[in-house]
Amino acid sequence: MKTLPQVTDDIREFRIQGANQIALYSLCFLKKIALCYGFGLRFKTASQHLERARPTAVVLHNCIQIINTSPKISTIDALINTLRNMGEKEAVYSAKIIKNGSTIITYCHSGEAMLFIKHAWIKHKKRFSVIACETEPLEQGVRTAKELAKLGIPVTLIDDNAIGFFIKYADMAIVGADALRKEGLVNKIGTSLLAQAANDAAKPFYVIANSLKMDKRRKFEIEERPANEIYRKIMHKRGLGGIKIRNPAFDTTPWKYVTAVINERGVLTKNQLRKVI
Ligand code: RUB
Repeated sequence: MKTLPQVTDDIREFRIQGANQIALYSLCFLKKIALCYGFGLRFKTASQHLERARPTAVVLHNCIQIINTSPKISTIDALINTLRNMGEKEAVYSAKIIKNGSTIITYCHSGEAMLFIKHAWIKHKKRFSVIACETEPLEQGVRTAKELAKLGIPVTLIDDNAIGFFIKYADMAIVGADALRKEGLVNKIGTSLLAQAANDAAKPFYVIANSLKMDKRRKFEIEERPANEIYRKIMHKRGLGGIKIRNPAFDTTPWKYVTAVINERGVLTKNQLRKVI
């Protein structure tokens, strides 16, 4: 069994990535802790450490809240099961959203958005193409492009700076979410720029995000990651002394730019969603 520092390290160092996978991985570890030691101090400490590893995503936080109100192995099992199955339920709606011949622009690597797009291709036999944004500084968009290309989906990988150029070729944007908050959609840094570009070009902007991503936390933090993730890719490193490098991992897209959120219950307009939050 891995230790708590090993598990948090896997999460911090991106061996596990995306809000749902982070929550699933953490829940599987917490289940082992609970089986060995129960739901006491050890469990509480582990939950706190895991939550702090990537503090912006809300899924794990919501799961821990649910476990705290009903501290049982069956509660953890039910959450794991729910997280594993929600994507399939959402993906059903891809037939309605994704049209034959369309071009989708997507950002970063979201398990939920990927399942939605893949489902349209495999199950509904829709034929479309995808523009994947590289997603600096860690290039999760490359993973998205590779996964889709493996299925035979025509994919174009673009630099994030090229969104303004390519948005006219897209029919819609589809992204995932780390948190759905009153003030907007929280997702990978740069999502808000894609949303603005889509809005300016009158293209619909869809978010695929299960209901465990609704965020009612008062204390909310945008994770700021180490500067060396940006520094490592600067070609001319001389003369950078005295310059501060900042690396926020997420941003917030105002709801006015979002067309709809698709969760396991269906397609929600932003007004319906706002009411729930
Ligand atoms: C990933 C990211 C994803 C959301 C949703 O950020 O922003 O869009 O987490 O992912 P990071 P999922 O790479 O920093 O984890 O749909 O898999 O929950």
